[in-house]
Amino acid sequence: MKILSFSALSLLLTLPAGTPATAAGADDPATTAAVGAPATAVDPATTAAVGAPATAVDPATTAAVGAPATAVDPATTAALVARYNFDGGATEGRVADLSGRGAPLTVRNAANGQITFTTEGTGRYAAFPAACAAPTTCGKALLEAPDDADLDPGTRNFTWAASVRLTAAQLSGNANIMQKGVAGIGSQWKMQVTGKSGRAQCVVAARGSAQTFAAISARPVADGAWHRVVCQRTGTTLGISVDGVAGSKTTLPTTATIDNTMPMRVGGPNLAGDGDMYHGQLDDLYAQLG
Ligand SMILES: [Ca+2]
Repeated sequence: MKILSFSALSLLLTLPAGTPATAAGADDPATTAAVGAPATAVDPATTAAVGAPATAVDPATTAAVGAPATAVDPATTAALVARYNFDGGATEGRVADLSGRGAPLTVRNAANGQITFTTEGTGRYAAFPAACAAPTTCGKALLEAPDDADLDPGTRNFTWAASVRLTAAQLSGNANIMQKGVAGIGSQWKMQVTGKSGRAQCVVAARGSAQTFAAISARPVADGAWHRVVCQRTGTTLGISVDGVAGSKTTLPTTATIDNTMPMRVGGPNLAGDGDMYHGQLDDLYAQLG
């Protein structure tokens, strides 16, 4: 299994300050959705690919930031606490963690929404249900890992990243890519694509505070191409990069704490509402603590 290096990212995040925080969409805890049905069947012949080195088609390998590296930066004590590349698909509705410290992602759905694990080259990515005109009855799906202390960074440095591919037509309002927690009640880290601009946004909501902090990408990402999005809270700075290009950054209080009892969710905030679902494709998610 490869280790991700962030020495380049820390340099990128020293670029000039950008826009101030903006309000993130309110998210409600999941409530009524049923536990998801098993996802796409896994070809037993391909399950050995889990944990295998990325290939040339792996979008993570084309980005300067967040790309898998072959060596650990000795200057950092940061540890991967969750990583998913979907190359093994899902087994009984579960996607294996590759970090060795995280839990599997479980497929959850409503109205028979399906996540498909689509082959591209020698790997696979996750494709989420399409938007539709009747969101309260449409099939919806997300991936979920249970509450985990490793995913509650508190005030420590924390990085979360994903490769995303979507078109502007796949945006129906904001699209939540990955998050733990909700704004307003508790605390949160989140990556989303904003509905209005199609840009990627990294959001932190601090515990015990109504304050929300956000960094936004320099350019839209909803253009039908793969993009590598990296969010990083380093001390009092929250920053974002896309394909190695820094976006805005914002300043957090040193006391801004992210610690909650919510699961980590990928592809949407919950299944109960009709908003903020992601309708594109994802690959190479990870979270790093420290
Ligand atoms: Ca993959």
